[in-house]
Amino acid sequence: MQPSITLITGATSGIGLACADAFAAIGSHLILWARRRERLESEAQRLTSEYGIHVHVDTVDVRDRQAVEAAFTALPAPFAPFDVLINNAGLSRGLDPIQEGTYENWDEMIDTNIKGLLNVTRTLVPSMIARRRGTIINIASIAGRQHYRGGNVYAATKAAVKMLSDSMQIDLNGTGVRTCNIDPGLVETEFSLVRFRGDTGRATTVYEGYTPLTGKDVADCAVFAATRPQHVSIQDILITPTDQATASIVHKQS
Ligand code: NDP
Ligand code: 8X3
Repeated sequence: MQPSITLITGATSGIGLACADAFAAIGSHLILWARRRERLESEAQRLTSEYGIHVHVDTVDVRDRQAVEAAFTALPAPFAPFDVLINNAGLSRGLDPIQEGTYENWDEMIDTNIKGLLNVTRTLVPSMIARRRGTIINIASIAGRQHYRGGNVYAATKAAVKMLSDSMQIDLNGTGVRTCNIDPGLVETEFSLVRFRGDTGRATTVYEGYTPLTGKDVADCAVFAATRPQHVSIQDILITPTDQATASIVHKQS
């Protein structure tokens, strides 16, 4: 099944942007949402000229329920019947033990990773159900299955995403809409730069001494799930670098 229109949240970098390329490469038109307008516009231009597809962008903070609803309402008619939704927007802030964590960091992770995903899903999925087809891809994390020191609230938000994916399996059963939960391990993106608030030295260290996943590796999984025949549902994917055994065991060359 070839997706004709794919909507991606958090499409300005990393896994979201790699999904934009991967879906464009199979001829899907794109709806790209994120907060950074300039990046959205320049990537849209690049994707259009590179793949000859149509791209619609909107500045959407997934934490803002009204903004999500307004962006949905504002979809130009040709983009309205999207058939893939990639709930990718998310972030981590800090790596502090729970007794030293800050409410600001916790609120941002919970509001983005859990409530943001819910805002988008609640707003968009009824229209997919009405069309009786489509694939929802939720980007959770290995951190939602196995915790690691300092992962606490971030890991909890990703465990919540996994539980919401499992809930969608049940709630959407019989609607024709399928859900795929993807749990990536370490992927080299802007993730650690955001987690450590621009500390490039600390962010770079996360990916040293082994070959991490790329956004494309994860995007390939999303494309695989979305392009199965309608009777096939890929419910759950765990993907890690070969050198990563668990969330906290990574074989690094010194
Ligand atoms: P990046 O930081 O590279 O990308 C995150 C994307 O999310 C950006 O496009 C950012 O865009 C967007 N975003 C963040 N907050 C919001 C918001 N409030 N509203 C809308 N968009 C938002 O990181 P990744 O690509 O690595 O992260 C993508 C997803 O993958 C996240 O959910 C992350 O938790 C998950 N993940 C990442 C792993 C990794 O090792 N990198 C492993 C497992 C899961 P903008 O700032 O323009 O809004
Ligand atoms: C991102 C991967 O291990 O840094 O979800 O939490 S990890």
